[in-house]
Amino acid sequence: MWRALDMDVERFDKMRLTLGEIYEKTYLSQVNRPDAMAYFDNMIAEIHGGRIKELLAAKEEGRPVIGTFCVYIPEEIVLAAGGICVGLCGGSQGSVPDAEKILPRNICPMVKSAFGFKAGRICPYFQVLDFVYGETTCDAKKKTWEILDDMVPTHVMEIPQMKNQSDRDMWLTEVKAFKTKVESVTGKEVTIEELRQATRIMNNKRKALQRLNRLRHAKPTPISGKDVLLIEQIAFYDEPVRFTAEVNTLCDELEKRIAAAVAIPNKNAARVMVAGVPMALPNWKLHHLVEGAGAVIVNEESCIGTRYYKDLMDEDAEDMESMLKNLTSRYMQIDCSCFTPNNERIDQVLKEYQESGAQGIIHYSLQFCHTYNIEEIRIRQACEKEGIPYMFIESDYSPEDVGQLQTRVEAFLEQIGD
Ligand code: BJ8
Repeated sequence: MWRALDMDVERFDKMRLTLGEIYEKTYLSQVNRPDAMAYFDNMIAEIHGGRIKELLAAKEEGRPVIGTFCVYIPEEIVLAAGGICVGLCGGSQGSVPDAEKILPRNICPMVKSAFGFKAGRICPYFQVLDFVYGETTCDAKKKTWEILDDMVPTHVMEIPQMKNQSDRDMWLTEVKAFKTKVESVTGKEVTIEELRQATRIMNNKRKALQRLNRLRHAKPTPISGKDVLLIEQIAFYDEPVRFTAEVNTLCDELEKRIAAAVAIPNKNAARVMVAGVPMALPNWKLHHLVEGAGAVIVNEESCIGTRYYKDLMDEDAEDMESMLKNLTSRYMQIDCSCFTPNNERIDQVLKEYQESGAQGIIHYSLQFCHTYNIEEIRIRQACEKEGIPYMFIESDYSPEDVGQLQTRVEAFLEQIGD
């Protein structure tokens, strides 16, 4: 299958083995995990096998398979067209050298990692797609799309940088253009009933993730931060109805664990909230460090985290125009640092801190991500004002800074521990 997808199979095999080893060390070594995590472990085992076969089957049926890099791309429209949306953000150092043969070195590692997967032909998801849909959120991404387009058809959605009425009008136009492009694969228009049904599916998925996040806020928490992060990552490539059912099964188990006072890793563990840039699969670096030091992460204010699922969409509009307006409004609530001003995010971080029962916040940014690195100043000021213990980490995917980060994380945990 991989040769038929024109992959560099020798290199891909090595990467798969490495991923398996890292997963075993990072995930399977945890003790007292919920039984329902078996499904998500299997999703990782099948990440390059079973799920790819499902994508190929969808393509054979003429259903669109679309790659995305941002939570501003409206998945509901892809689902309504019978298609599949897969998140392509890269969280691996392994593909960065492939990107650096072409792109500048001093840009965001997430962009380099994703681009490198395509340039090196080492990601089957990139090889299966009909096309990718980029967006104009940050400079690194929007200029990379021009180069990526030489390798895979790349369309770009213009995302405004402010939230005035004129920006909302423009964004609605972009949503309509996106719908037209998705429909071009199937050759038929999405109906209002199809869009309503897709909205229900996505709302249910987001409700399940909200439920999971509420349950992990219990004191003591019944699940590790690493496990929740994994589920938030898998949310971007699993089939949504199946995924929702599995998350709810896990939540049922967590309710029982809470009733039985199961504590992960123990009832005195320091509780940390992470805020900032998304941690794309397999970026588990910070969670592994924090939880390896005996603490637990109880919230991710991130696009691979609450920004993806905190907002639901109104399902009840009567006509397509109103439905698309509701969809636009739902997506405009996402508070990415690419927007200015972005006061909602400061409020949201403080709200999630209170709800999660955390004892401190680590703001996590990737190197060269200007918008999060600068917005960090306002988050820090807000934390200082509220008396919230706070630490800022800027990192990349290489293991080089692990020792230094470990020392800083341990000092922070000592500061917030009882
Ligand atoms: S809505 S956070 S998914 S843009 S970390 S590539 S911003 S330089 S990922 Fe993002 Fe959409 Fe915003 Fe969310 Fe650029 Fe920053 Fe890199 Fe980033």
